[in-house]
Amino acid sequence: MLIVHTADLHIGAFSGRPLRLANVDAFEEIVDFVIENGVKYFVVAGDFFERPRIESYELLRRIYRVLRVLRDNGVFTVSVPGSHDASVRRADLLTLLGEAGLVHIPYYEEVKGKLVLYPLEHGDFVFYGLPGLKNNLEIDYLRGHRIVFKDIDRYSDKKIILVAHTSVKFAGYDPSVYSYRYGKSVIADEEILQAIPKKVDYVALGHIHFPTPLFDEAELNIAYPGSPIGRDASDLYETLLLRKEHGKDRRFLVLDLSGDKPVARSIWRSFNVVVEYYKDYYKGYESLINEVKKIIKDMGEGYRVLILDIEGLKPEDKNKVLQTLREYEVSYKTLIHLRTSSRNIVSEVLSIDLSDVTDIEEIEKTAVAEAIKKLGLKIEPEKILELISILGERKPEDARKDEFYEALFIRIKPLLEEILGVSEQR
Ligand SMILES: [Mn+2]
Repeated sequence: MLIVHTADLHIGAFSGRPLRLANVDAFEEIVDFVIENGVKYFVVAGDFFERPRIESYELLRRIYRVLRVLRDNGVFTVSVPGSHDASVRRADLLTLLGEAGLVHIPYYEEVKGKLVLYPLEHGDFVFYGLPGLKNNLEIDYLRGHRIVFKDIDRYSDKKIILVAHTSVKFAGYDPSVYSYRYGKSVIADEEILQAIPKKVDYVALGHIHFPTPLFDEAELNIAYPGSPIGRDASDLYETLLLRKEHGKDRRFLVLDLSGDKPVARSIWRSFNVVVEYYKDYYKGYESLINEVKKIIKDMGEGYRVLILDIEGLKPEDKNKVLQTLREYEVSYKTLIHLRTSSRNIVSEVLSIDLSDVTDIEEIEKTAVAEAIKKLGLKIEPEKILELISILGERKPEDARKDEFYEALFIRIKPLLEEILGVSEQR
C-alpha cells in the first residue's frame, strides 16, 4: 500500500527563463520513480500548475504524455486545485485533465456555508480533497468546523487520505521557523486539525514549499513534501538553505500505509538544480560583472541559479547592471536573481508599510489602495488591479501577435481613460 506524495509542482513557472523546463523535468523524474518502483498511487497536493491555464504546447504535450504513461501503468493519480491553478468556474487545465480521466480530483462543493467533501474510492483507499481557496478561505472552513466529510462513517476497512492544499502548523512544526517569509503568510494553528476526523489515516499536504518536517524516515500522519523546484527566487534560495544549513535537499515522499501508522520516507533529489549565492558590497559595475562571470564558470551542469545579494548598489548603475545580468542569463543559461539591500529603490512617496498584511492578494490590494491615496488619484483600486491583471496576460501560442495586442488595447483603453480622467471629454 504505497503512495508517492508530492505537491506544488508549479509546472509553467519560470516561463521565458532558463528554468522553464525544470518543473516539468522534476515531474517526470518523480513519475519515473513511481513506475520503476511499482507504486500504484500518485498524489499531487495542489499547485500542480503555476496558473489555471498553461499556454505552452511543449509543456502541455509533456504533461499529457506523462499522465497517460501513469494511467497505462495502472497508477491512480489524485490531485486537488491549489491556490495557483484553481479557477472558480473550473475553467482550468486541472479540470480538463480530470474530465479526460488522467487525474482524479475528489469532488467538493459549498452547501449552505459548509464545504462538503465527497469521497473518491479506489482499491484500498478513499481520498478526500480540500482545495486551496481564494484568501485562504479553506482555513476558515476548518476553523469553523464547517467541513463535511461525506459518508466517512461508511468506511471501516479502507485507508482514508485527505489531500489538502493549505498552510497549517502541526506537531510543533512551524514552517516559519525554517523560513522567515512564511511568518508573513497565513498559517493556521494546530487546533484547526481537530476539524479533521480521527478516521483520516494520512493528510497529504501542499502549499508550503519548504519540506516540513525534515526527516529521512518517520512515522507520521501529516506532512508537507515541499515543492520539488519551487516557483520563484525565494524558493531557489531555500533550496540552498536546505543543502547548506540542513544537509538535506528537495524531496518527494513515499508512504507505506500497510501498518497501523503510516511510515513516510523522504526521497531526496537535487532535481538537477544548482544554486549559488554571492553576497558582497557593491564595488562598481566592472567588479560585479567580472565576479558574476567567474562564479558561473565554476558552476556545474544543470539548471543553474545564481542569487546575488549586493548591498549598496548605486541607483544610477542599477539599470546597466540589470541589463547585463539579463544578457548573461540568456547567454550562460543561468537564472540570475539580483537582490539589492539598498533602501532607496522605491521612492519615499510610494513606500508603504505592509507589515500587518498577511496574504499576497491582500498585499496587492493594500499596496494599490495606498498608492492611489498617495498619488492623489481618483479611481477605484479594483480598476488598477484589473489593469494590472490585463497587462499580465500572456499571448496564447496560437494567437496572432497583432490581433492579441489589439484586443488587449481595446480592453485597456477605457480603463486608462478612467484612471487618467480623460474620458467623455468630447
Ligand atoms: Mn504552491
